[in-house]
Amino acid sequence: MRIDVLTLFPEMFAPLLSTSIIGRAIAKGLLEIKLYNIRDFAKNKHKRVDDYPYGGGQGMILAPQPLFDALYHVLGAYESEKPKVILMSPQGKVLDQDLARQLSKEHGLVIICGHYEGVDQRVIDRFVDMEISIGDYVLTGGELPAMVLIDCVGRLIPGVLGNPESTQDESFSRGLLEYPQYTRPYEYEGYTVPDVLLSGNHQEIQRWRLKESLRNTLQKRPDLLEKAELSPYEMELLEEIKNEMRHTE
Ligand code: 4FV
Repeated sequence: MRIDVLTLFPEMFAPLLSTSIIGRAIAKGLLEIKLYNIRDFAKNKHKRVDDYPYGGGQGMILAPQPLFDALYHVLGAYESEKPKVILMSPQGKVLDQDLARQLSKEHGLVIICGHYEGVDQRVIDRFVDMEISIGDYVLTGGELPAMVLIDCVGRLIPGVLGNPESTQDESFSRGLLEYPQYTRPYEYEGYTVPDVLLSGNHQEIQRWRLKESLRNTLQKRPDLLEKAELSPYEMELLEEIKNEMRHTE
C-alpha cells in the first residue's frame, strides 16, 4: 500500500517511519509512505499557506491554492487506481477497527493534515473522499491523527505482522475487548499467572480466554456487547460471568 501525506510538518513523521512495526513494513516494501510539505506548493512570495477566514472569526484557514496544487501533483502520480483522499478532521467518521480494516484493503491513501482552524471548504468539496476523526476533541494539527491512522491501518496490511492470526484475538477484532495477557515469570511480587494458561489444555485455554474477553467487555465497554453478535455458547459464558459477579457483590 502507498500512503501520501500532505502536511506542514513532515519532520513530525520521521520517528513513525523508522521504528517498530511501521518502520519494518516500509523496510519490507509492504508499505510506502511519501511526505509532501504543503508549503512547497505555495505560489506566493512569502510561501504563505494560510489566511484569515472570510466572515471574520478566530484563527487562520489553510488556503486553497497550495493544497489544490499539492493534490494535483500527488494524484497525478497515480496512473491506474486512484487513491482514497482522506482529511483528518473532528468532523470526520470516528476511526474504529472496522474502518481501519476497510482502509487497509485500499490500493493507496492520500492523507491531508489540516492545521490552524482547518482547511478551506473548496479543498474538501473538490478532493476529499472521506473525513476521519480519531476522537471528539480538538488538536492543533492533523499530523498526530494521521500517524494514528497510518499505524492502525498499516499493521493490518497482510505480511506486516508476523503471524496473520495475531490480529484475530485483539481488542475490537471481533467486537470484544481482548483477554488478560501474561508472560514470564510465573510469580512476580506474589502475583501469579492463572494456572489454566500453563495447563497445555488448549481447549480450556481458549474457553478461559473467551470468557475473560467477555468479562473485560462487560465490565469496561458494555456498549460493545450490545453490538456484538454472540453465539449461544458465548451467551452461556456471559451468564456464567454475570452469576459470578452477583455472588461477589
Ligand atoms: C482531528 C481529530 C483534529 C482540528 C483543526 C486539526 C485539528 C486542525 N483530526 N481527529 N480530533 N484536527 O482535531 O482528526 O486543523
